[in-house]
Amino acid sequence: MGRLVGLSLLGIALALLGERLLALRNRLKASSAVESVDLPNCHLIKGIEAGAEDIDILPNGLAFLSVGLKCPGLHSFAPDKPGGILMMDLKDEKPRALELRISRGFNLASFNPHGISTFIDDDTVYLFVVNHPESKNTVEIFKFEEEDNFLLHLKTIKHELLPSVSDIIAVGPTHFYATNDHYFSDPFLKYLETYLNLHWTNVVYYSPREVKVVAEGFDSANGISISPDKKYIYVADTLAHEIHVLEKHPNMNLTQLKVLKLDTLVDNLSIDPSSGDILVGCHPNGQKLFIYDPNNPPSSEVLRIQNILSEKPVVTTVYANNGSVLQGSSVASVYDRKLLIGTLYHRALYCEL
Ligand SMILES: *[C@@H]1O[C@H](CO)[C@@H](O)[C@H](O)[C@H]1NC(C)=O
Ligand SMILES: *[C@@H]1O[C@H](CO)[C@@H](O)[C@H](O)[C@H]1NC(C)=O
Ligand SMILES: *[C@H]1O[C@H](CO)[C@@H](O)[C@H](O)[C@H]1NC(C)=O
Repeated sequence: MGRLVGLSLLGIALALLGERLLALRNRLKASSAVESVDLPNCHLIKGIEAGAEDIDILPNGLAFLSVGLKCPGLHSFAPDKPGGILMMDLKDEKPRALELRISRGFNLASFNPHGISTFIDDDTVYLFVVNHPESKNTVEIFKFEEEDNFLLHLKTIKHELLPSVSDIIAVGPTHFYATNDHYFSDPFLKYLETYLNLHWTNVVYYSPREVKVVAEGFDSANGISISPDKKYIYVADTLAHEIHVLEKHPNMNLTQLKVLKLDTLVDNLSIDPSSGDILVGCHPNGQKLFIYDPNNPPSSEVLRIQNILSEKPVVTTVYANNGSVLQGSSVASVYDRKLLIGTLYHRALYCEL
């Protein structure tokens, strides 16, 4: 009898794992192919060969790019090179990427930048960087000194509510929202959690006076951004193929307003400052992203979402490529009818719109 119970429990466990495996294939959209959508005058940016995971552009056309992200289980073309922050001046006819110097005392050897976000206060530009030194999780705040192409390190933030941060959006000189894994920073446990589809990722608000969970229950909350009027926070739930629109309240709490379902793995979000449209770096096939095969590389896709608050938001594909040019697009940002597309571990592409 005991044995029968044991066997049927085993059967149930196996069925559950099988069901989770099938579900994972759907969440990864393992069979999707892409049809090319091209843009005029695209070129790859010199000096970016191992990823430009996140991009943030200032109103004056200076773009920051986080490069060289390394994550357990994720391919890298330069596994031994520390990450860094590059800058491009998109007002230039032919912008070039140059690496920003960082103040002495900051540990550059273990710098592993992930999501970034800028905040302008009077004339001061703050750059927030999610950092994973030796698989740990911190948020670094820098002051950008333009005349010297220099980042002055101001502060390292660690907090028990921020054990595993993916992305941030700055809303003050030391205030931000972050997408975060509620429980685990250990890579194996994170993969297991993802596999079992536990919906344990959340959004945390951080300020020096108050830190709180403001939204939870996401499958894999990743990119985060803010509407131009600062009223709404947008969160990309990558494996759920969803973008959540959350209303921001005066006490910084968030409440869910709507969810837009898409048919691709949505990674990072940026806002077109001229229209308020959301640009999304997407992965049409997540399996190719995680199991890297140079002969069958991950593809790239950039979506534009117009009027997300309306009844029928318009979603268009701005750019798509099967990986022959650009592999694993994670972010796309617009400045003055130009599009800068970053990738998880491949190159970065600059196009006209
Ligand atoms: C909103 O935030 C306050 C603290 O700022 C907290 O006490 C409260 O529980 C939050 N409300 C909701 C609905 O999350
Ligand atoms: C990608 O598309 C190009 C043509 O646009 C084609 O030559 C190439 O074989 C395709 N690669 C894959 C992996 O499908
Ligand atoms: C996504 O992009 C936004 C805006 O460009 C940025 O603030 C954020 O840090 C990025 N996150 C990730 C995970 O790339």
